[in-house]
Amino acid sequence: MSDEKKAIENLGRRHFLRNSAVTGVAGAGLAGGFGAGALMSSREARAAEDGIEVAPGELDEYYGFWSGGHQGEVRILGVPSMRELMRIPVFNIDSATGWGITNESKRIMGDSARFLNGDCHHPHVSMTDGHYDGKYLFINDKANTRVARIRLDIMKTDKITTIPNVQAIHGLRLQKVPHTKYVFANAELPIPQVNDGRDLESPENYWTMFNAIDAESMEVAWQVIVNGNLDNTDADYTGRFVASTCYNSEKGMTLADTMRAERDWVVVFDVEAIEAAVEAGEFETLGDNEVPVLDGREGSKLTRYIPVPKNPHGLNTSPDGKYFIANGKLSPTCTILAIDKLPELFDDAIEPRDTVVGEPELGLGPLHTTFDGRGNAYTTLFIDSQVAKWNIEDAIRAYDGEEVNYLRQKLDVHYQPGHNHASLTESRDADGKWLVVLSKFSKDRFLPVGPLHPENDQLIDISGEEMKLVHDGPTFAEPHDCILMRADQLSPSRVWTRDDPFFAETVAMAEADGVTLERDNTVIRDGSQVRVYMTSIAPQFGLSEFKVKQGDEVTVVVTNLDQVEDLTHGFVMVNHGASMEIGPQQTASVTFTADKAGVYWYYCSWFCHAMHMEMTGRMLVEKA
Ligand code: K7E
Ligand code: CUA
Ligand code: CA
Repeated sequence: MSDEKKAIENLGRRHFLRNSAVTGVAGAGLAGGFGAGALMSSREARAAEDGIEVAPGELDEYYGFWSGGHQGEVRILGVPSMRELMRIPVFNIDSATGWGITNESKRIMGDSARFLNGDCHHPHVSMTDGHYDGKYLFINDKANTRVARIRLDIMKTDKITTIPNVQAIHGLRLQKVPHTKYVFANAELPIPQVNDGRDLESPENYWTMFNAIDAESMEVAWQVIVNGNLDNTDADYTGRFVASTCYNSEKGMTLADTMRAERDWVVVFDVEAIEAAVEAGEFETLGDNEVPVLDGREGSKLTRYIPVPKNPHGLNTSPDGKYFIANGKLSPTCTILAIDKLPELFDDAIEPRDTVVGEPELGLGPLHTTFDGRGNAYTTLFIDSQVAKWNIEDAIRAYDGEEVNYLRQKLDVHYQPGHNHASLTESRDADGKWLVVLSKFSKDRFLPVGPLHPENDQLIDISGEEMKLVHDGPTFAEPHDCILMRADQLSPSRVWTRDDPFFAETVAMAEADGVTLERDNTVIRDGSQVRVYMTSIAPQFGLSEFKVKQGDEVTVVVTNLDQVEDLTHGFVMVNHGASMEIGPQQTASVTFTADKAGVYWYYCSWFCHAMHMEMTGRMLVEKA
């Protein structure tokens, strides 16, 4: 070991602040005068030793899908390198790809395209028999009450559904077994039913609902009215039960009121009973939509309410399918619910608390729990800024009165962690290799960048007996949750196929105009609507100019004929707010008004060729 490395080791791993502080420590003269070259080699050695180095020519072992929080997108990271590989715009507007600007994306956004913001929390990958099947990823929008689906073959959002009758979709999980037929989504905040202004001031008449969305059609299948509110949720491995936390059993309208009770609850939904009730017509509809709304309030055969301490937050199913675990938040405990006792509970053979088989005390502010597939759970402690590793069966034995220490380790993280997520933890394939901890605060971890700080996503090696922090990664506002799947569980397309439904409506429009997209470069006038069809082959657009009249509504449709992987063109119409991505073999379109006479250049925005700068053309706008 070099002297310099020894000096680093001597400072102690935990307090050394890893890579980001190497410069700071050297600058402070603690290790004394080693040059930049030496620092590099030390850093590389450390990365290799930690097993997180992914050298040029190598690929990451895991895909990570990160929620982009109130930035509204989904991000793809490689794990363990923690490098951001791609961004998928969902509820946000994206200048580069033209998401929210192109006609194809506006069709997918539908009525909600008028919203420019979103707030993503929970990305989840579709499953078949409890294994990730790599087909879709689903994500909630708390800000505007939506659920979106991303096609994992092309990594584009392909459906966005606004959930009626409720506000603020927060917890979201998928049916795991037999396959992801439903997306389960909690509406967090109770509202008047019906919410049309007739009764604003009677909170006792506010209700919220548990929602199931058909994963294929993305239509809302049914909604269940509950007592209290709904926070996080997860499904079991039988296909019958889903459980959600409620932190506002008080139905308080102020902070103080939501903390009054010592216990709130977990509400368990019986999906089979709900489907039977829908089948039997035991529902109403509300407002101007046809969604079946069922009554799941206390006393209903569709639900059971299990008291748990206090203002619980995360709800996580263990990968062996045995337990739902509710995270106490204002209680230092997690509550372990035995899923195999739930049939008896629904038969009224036992009391709700009889399903509790453990309630380990872990530390302050338990928010979320994840699993290594070896019987251990990892719970984030928001207030303690730690992750607690504990053994589930030992916690159950301790609850039975045995003298046993279920706590295995507590590791400091920086700081105030929300979710954590172990590799493949939400499937039967939890492999206990990596743990990502999404820390909400990053003070002193990175170069200062103004009053707004990044969040800090930390990577922890959990393959051995001890958790070992190996990486800090700054992220932008704000990943609540992420999901890791093995790289071999996914095989995205490298180029588009011409019959992709993503742009099928644009192809149909061209057909109606008698245009063959792969061949024609032409302008079709239809009153004051003008459709401009052109191809692109690096480094040329099929049209180097076209002419319209002032006031025309112009739709430009570009079809990228390049077949080469990675050869994406862009189309930007200068001073018209039009921008879009056109990948190899893709068709994309954008509509704008040519409201000023004159010459306007368009150009390719994706660097595609040595002559990329020359990939331009002119729109000639004649005076009205
Ligand atoms: Cu804990 Cu929205 Cu899952 Cu944030 S939620 S942390
Ligand atoms: Cu085409 Cu740059
Ligand atoms: Ca409460």
